[in-house]
Amino acid sequence: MNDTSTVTNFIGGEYCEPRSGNWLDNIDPARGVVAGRVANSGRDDIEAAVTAAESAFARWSQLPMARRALVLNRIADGIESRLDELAAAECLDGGKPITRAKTIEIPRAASNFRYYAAAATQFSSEFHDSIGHSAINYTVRQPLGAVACISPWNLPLYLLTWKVAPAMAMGNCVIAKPSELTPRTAYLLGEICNEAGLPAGVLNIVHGEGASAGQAILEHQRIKAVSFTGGSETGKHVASVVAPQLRKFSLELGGKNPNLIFADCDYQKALQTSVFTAFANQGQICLCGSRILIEQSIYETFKQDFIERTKQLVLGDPGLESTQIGALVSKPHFEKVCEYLELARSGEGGAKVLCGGRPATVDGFEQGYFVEPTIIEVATNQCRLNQEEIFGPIVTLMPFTDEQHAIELANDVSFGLSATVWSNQNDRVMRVSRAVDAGVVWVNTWLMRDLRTPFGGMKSSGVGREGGVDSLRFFTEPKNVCISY
Ligand code: TXE
Repeated sequence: MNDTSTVTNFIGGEYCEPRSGNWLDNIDPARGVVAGRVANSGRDDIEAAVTAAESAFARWSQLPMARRALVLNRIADGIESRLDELAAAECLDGGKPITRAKTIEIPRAASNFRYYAAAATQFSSEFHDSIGHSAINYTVRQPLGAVACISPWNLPLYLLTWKVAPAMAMGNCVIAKPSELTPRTAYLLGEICNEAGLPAGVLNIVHGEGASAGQAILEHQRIKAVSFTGGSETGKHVASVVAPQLRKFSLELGGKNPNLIFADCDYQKALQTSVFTAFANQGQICLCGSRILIEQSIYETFKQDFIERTKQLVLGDPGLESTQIGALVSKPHFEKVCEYLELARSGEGGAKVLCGGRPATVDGFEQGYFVEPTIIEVATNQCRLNQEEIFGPIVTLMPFTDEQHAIELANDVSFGLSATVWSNQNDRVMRVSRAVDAGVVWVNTWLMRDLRTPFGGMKSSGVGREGGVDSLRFFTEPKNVCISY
């Protein structure tokens, strides 16, 4: 494995130490020890990245689409050929199970490049025939220039490439800022891009904290657009800085997603998938179904079966292939999640802990940030446990009486990212999926992703959509040309 113990910036095709001279400790969350250091960039670093992006823009944006697509496909090849190394880096940085990194997250990063290489070459824009006015209108979509992609720690390379790939495919040059908590795979991506023949300056990766590197990006006047994924509070801050400057932004934020189990569902499938929906990546996915709402008639049975299945999950060393639950990403996040456990134990909202409920200890990893998969029964939806995004291996259970009640509970939160509906009745599925406040609804499945579909949330879960043509449109400026004849 290449040495990732010192993570430097990647600007203009070269690795470089931060001009700020500042570094952060990079902590291994499974062991709770310092495992390396990462650049903590400041304004001068962002300025250098923007300058490199601007210098590369004229050439990159004028390359034939097929040539750009070829480079993107080569980057995908590079990711695939370094699967083990990237998965190990992701596992070390985030404490996530190696099997998850190897079979889901790193392959998806390669798919992001492949998908957008193809999508950009198949993209078309609008044409309007102004019949009766002897005019035609066609819309040109031009790249923006230097754009920023700010991504979080929960699915590091997966979410970074989900933004970077469409931005580059459409001819933009990128300033990418990965989370300071999980920088290693982005660091390796620079080398992969060079090997793939990506011209210098098309992708610049600048590391550091939100308050320094992130803030400098938001305030940089020559960055034309900001694509952000992270917490809702940070998202509001991003909007408050970028919107008054009238620059483009898109926000993919948190969720408190309902998982609705109707009595007429395929019970075994709903049960089995719900365990995954609740605890995948230690519950640190914005799409996790953290509020399980169950029809009264099957509530007790489902509750018992769900507890039993959850107890079978294997928590432990993230580096072992058999591990299903690893560590949380950081000490502050672990402490935040532990506060919710205390809230549950104190009986907030009539809470009763049915399973787990405490930090977990793992032999050989005594200082690690592990939490038991936890199931809490709550008596009301109006409690912090059911209203706030915990982002850990914690789910709540609550019964509902009928379809209307289920919809009311589902929508009774400030978030609106995703919802899952389990039912075999077509009419019900159609009614409920239309009625729930969510940008993404899964019926009888979870996290099945077709990269062509719009992805994002309503309410506090975000502004705008990613995926498919939405990303291609976001990273371009539409210009209508009207020709009279
Ligand atoms: O994310 P932040 P945090 C939720 C989850 C979690 C909470 C906070 O509930 O507990 O958010 O997590 C950068 N200007 N999600 O604090 O801060 C930061 O460096 C510019 C949901 O770790 O939102 C990182 O690169 N950038 C979520 C990115 O924003 C700033 C995934 C996300 O970090 C910045 C992660 C600033 N002022 C957390 N401050 C999801 N939707 O998937 C921070 N950043």
